[in-house]
Amino acid sequence: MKIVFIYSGAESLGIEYLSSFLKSKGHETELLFDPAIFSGDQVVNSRFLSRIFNVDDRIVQRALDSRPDLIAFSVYTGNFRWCLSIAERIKQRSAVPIVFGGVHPTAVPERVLLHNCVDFVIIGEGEYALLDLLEHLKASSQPEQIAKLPNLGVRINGSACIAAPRPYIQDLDSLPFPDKDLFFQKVSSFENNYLITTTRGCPFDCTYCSNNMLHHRYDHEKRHLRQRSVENVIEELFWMKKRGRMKLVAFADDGFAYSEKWLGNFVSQYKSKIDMPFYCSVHPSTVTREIASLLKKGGCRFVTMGIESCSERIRLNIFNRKGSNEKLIESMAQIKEAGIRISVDNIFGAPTETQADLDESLAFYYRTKPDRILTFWLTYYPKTDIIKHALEANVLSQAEVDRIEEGYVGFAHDTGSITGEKVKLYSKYQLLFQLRSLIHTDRLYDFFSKILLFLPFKRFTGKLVLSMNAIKNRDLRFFYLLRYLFEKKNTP
Ligand code: B12
Ligand code: SF4
Repeated sequence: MKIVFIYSGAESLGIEYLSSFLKSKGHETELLFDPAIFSGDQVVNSRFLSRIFNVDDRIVQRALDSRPDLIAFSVYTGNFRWCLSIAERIKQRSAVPIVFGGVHPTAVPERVLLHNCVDFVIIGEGEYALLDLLEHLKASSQPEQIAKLPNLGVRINGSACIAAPRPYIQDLDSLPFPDKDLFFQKVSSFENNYLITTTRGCPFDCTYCSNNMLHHRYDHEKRHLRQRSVENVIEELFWMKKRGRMKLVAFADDGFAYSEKWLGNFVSQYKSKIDMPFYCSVHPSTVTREIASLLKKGGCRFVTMGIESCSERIRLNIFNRKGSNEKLIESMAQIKEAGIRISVDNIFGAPTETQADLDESLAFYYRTKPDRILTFWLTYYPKTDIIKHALEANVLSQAEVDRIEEGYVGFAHDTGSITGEKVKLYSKYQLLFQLRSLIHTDRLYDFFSKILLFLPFKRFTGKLVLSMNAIKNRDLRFFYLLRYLFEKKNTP
């Protein structure tokens, strides 16, 4: 059977894993990819430019020309509307079955199946479920039979029937390596910055994160975190290193260094067989002096750390993010002492957040001086617990929650949950946080912050400082995609 995946904006490890798994079972796969660099979640969001560089017509045409047996979309909440629009256009011209999988259908499968262009949804881990679906399509099974397959959802007489997910895949080493060429053939420079995961799942349960939704969905599971063996990870990297284009390894795990024992073993093999700079995410509460020095020894250039808010009231009570401010300071100091750069994430717009909370964060960053502060507007993802907080605090209405589930996420200020005045306030803090990560000398920072706050157009100046930070940190993803967009022969 032939399956065509459709995706946009970034490399997807999920699709790469599904593709290699299906290929190992004798199926054929193809990818249609929209770089989407001027829309959605990229650095430059411009309706005008995204209309000019729109490749939707080509995606629809190529999907039809490929004559697949199944078309598969990997769907997160922010691309749901785009996936629907492409799927609808394909359905108008062909009866080819369409399946939606990924984090959004996992959260709200019934709602996704309200759209007639979607024939099937798959919730949770997709490898075995997608294989089952293909085999049943090959055998022309009835929807009633398909409805019984674990993880699968289908419409029967107009109603959605969703089966519970099968247990998690425990032995991650049993999976074939991700089908990297699927994306590298499109955007060859993705290979320079090699995306890899060593785990699946996260042991924490922050209220704004899709892992929180997954934990509800997989409530029968005792252990969400699973880890590949060091040997298996090294084998994948070694195979890639031999191809000669890999320059940097990007560990995309929710948290990379949970265990000192695993990391110690990993670092000694990594140093001797791979020896490439890498970056990863760490949870502040898992950092120890030993972990920090092992990371450095292995070649870690920088770590990303979710701080999200330096107000403990917000972080612990609203975000359910573990770790006191004291622990954060200690972990950041340990990482810095080891000689690794730190990029921290900060979320604006938590329900009940006040200016005092923002001032607390500013003071914290003033003191701790992370190398980069990435600021995000809180986005409410379907079926996450933060939505309950927002409903209780009257910052979201049920109608807005319904719109979010339909994929109209935008950023918080687009959903109407943040008023004009608050947007202004957040823009000011965004500017200050960005500036702090650009200028570490206190006196210079004090000087420039006064000037920038005096100038009008804070959102514009904020973007400018943001871009300077991106250049300082050599953020290349945007340029990779830009280059691909102009290689018209490959797009999509
Ligand atoms: C690595 C990562 C990235 C990387 C790579 C992107 C990618 N698509 O893989 C980068 C940094 C580029 C990235 C960017 C973004 N990300 Co991101 N990312 C992740 C992260 C940490 C891991 C994803 C991963 O690789 N997992 C490993 C693979 C194997 O698992 P998987 O992708 O879930 O796929 C499995 C199943 O979901 C399923 N499946 C997936 N697709 C399909 C399709 C079909 C047909 C089927 C049957 C099954 C199926 O089967 C797969 C194999 O078992 C997740 C958090 C998480 N733990 O999931 C967030 C996450 C996916 N990202 C998220 C977001 C919001 C984004 C951005 C929009 C952020 C932004 N504002 O720019 C962009 C979107 C870019 C894009 N176009 O993809 C959110 C999505 C939330 C939501 N409900 O929509 C998540 C869940 C984090 C969160 N906040 O909760 N991200
Ligand atoms: S630690 Fe990170 S990945 Fe894990 S639940 Fe919290 S936000 Fe999500």
